[in-house]
Amino acid sequence: MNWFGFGRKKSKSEAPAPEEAAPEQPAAPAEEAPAPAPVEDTPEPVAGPVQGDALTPVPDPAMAPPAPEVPATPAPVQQASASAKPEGFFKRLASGLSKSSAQLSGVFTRRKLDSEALDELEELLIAADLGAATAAKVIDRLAKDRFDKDVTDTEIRQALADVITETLEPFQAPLDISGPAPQVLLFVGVNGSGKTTTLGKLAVKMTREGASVITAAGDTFRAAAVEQLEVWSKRAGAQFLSRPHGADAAGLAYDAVQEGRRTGADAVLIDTAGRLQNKAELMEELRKILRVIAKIDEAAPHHVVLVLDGTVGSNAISQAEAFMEAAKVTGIVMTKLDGTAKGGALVQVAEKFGLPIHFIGVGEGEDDLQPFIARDFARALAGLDA
Ligand SMILES: Nc1nc2c(ncn2[C@@H]2O[C@H](COP(=O)(O)OP(=O)(O)OP(=O)(O)O)[C@@H](O)[C@H]2O)c(=O)[nH]1
Ligand SMILES: [Mg+2]
Repeated sequence: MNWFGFGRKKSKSEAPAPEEAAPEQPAAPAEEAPAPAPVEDTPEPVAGPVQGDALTPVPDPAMAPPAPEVPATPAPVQQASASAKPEGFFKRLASGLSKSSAQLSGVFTRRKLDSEALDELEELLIAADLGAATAAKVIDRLAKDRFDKDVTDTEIRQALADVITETLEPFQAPLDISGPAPQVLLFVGVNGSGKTTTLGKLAVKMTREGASVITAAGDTFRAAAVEQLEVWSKRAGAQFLSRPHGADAAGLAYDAVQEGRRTGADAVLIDTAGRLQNKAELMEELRKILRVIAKIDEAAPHHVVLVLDGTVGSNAISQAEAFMEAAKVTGIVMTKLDGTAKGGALVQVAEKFGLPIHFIGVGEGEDDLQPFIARDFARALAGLDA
């Protein structure tokens, strides 16, 4: 099994008739930086050819995210099996989640599981951002089997891991981009959550599997963001598209999808600027991107990937709510689970919104994106060995 379903039979979309997908002429003048793009359904006029390609020199190598060197030839297709996990992957995940799991340490070693102990445990689980529903499930399970008996730390952790595994398993879902090409993926999330890095890591994986990929630097107001994506695109061997500073992100997204159709690309990965979920105007800009892309292909974007920072705790819930509403999120990647994450919020987000979880980020390098495996995540969160 490969990661994305490349190699399976798929039909390329027909190139559109020129008038069919042509954007209407814009009615409004270009906005000034750094104001958000005005909300209108037409992208700005193309100011010239879309800039850049995978061979464009990188202006400032200091902007490059740290990662291993690019191999001259693509590496073999990466498998999504447990055996493909790099050494130490679980350790990194487990130590990243230790902030949550450490809270359980020692509290229950050979202690009687009476109502007071259950209340204490429930509070701990809620403090670890697991949410009241999951905490209650763990408590019920333990109370059923162990009430008024001595209980060990390991038994508690085991019950916790079991409940989290059962809760998250239905949401463990590969990113399926085997549909008609080009598959259009939009990456959204708050500032610094890991959108560009995740997009870059995915581009690398896709091109390794033989896919032709276009990346689009939708964060047009920040030169560093454009350069960062350019570095990743170069590393992946993906075609890189950008626009002049401050250009309309929706216009670039439109051009990127058109370019994908023209070249017969397998995937078009569109980066967006980070935005706080409570900034209405910026969220509206995302809606515009979606509308403009849908003018070319009403099924696009096929995936709207919400990138959540694993260290933010329960704020992830309001992020998910706002981005689902504005950008019709279709799946989640949670990043930074190698750091000092509070990954418990993922349980709440998945349960509350029923969103598939595709990947987790466990570092900054190109191989530090792993398919989400509920059991691994649950055991790491509970502080148990793989
Ligand atoms: N440790 C760790 N760092 C990560 C991970 N994913 C991303 N980062 C780092 O987090 C920082 C922010 O990542 P970006 O990809 O730039 O985040 P972004 O969402 O694109 O940020 P904006 O475009 O500013 O909104 C960078 O330093 C990344 O290298 C991860 O899984 N683990
Ligand atoms: Mg970015």
